Amino acid sequence: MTLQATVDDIKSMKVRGAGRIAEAAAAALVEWMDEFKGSDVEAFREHMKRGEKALLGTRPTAVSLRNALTITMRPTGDDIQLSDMRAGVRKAGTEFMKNARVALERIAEFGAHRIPEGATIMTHCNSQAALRPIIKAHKDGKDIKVFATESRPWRQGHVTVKQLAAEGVPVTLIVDSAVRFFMDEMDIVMVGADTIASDGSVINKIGTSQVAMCAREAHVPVIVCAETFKFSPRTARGEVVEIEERDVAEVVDPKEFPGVTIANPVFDTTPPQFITAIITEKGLISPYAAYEIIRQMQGDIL
Ligand code: RI2
Repeated sequence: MTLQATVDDIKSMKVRGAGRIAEAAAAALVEWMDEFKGSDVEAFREHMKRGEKALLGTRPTAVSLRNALTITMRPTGDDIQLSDMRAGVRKAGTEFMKNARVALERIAEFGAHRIPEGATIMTHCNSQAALRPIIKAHKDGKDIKVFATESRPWRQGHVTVKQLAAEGVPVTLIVDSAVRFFMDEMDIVMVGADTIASDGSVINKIGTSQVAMCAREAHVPVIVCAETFKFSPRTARGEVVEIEERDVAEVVDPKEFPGVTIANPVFDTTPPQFITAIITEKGLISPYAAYEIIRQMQGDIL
């Protein structure tokens, strides 16, 4: 697969989900490296930077993408021979992808422990990190059921309900505006994350903050499931996470609404006070411990 094909697939959301775009970007960068046939180190670095820039430009919000690229690119900054640089990039990219898969397995295990027997769970959008614990809890024999939001405009909720139904998990599809109507029946909310800021704020699919506010009102715990590569070191330096605005044609055909402004922000920010806990592959943490995760990452991700 060419770099351009991966860029197109991420932009068009053929490849989507913060974890999957990170893995796809790491794989694409390693393949892009193999296209460089020269022997000059500086030319190699320039080639790699071009690839990194193209992938970074695909989707602005999920820090998983940037973190995957930073980790994979790191050997290109070392004072070593080109052959070692190449081997280092390949190793870093491959290890990132392997670690991402292991992280999901650990999150599934930790998250499943957190789901009580007989629980009714609400989820929003389509997050593998949030769904794996639910599927694991079901496979462990817990009698659970799920309410999944449609998640307009892309309707990733359709993917969620099909995935859960295929695993035999009892699941109900609801429209986004039905969240408060059903919240009283919930025992737990489980969602994923695209980015977690150093103050514990969670940036996830648009509507997540409304789900979390309704949960708070109904005294339902909100659990965010996310690999540590979704934590953003840059936010610790004061950077604000950019919220992606996508084509308004994803919402409606603008030609049918002359004179109307249409907006399509695709993520929102849930402040830490609305989040009960974050489950990572390192364990369950308070959102207020996000800075500590980032501090530990600084050796990996600058
Ligand atoms: P996993 C998705 O973004 C959703 O917001 C989801 O909650 C998040 O990524 C994490 O997904 P989009 O690509 O990595 O659908 O847990 O815009 O699968």
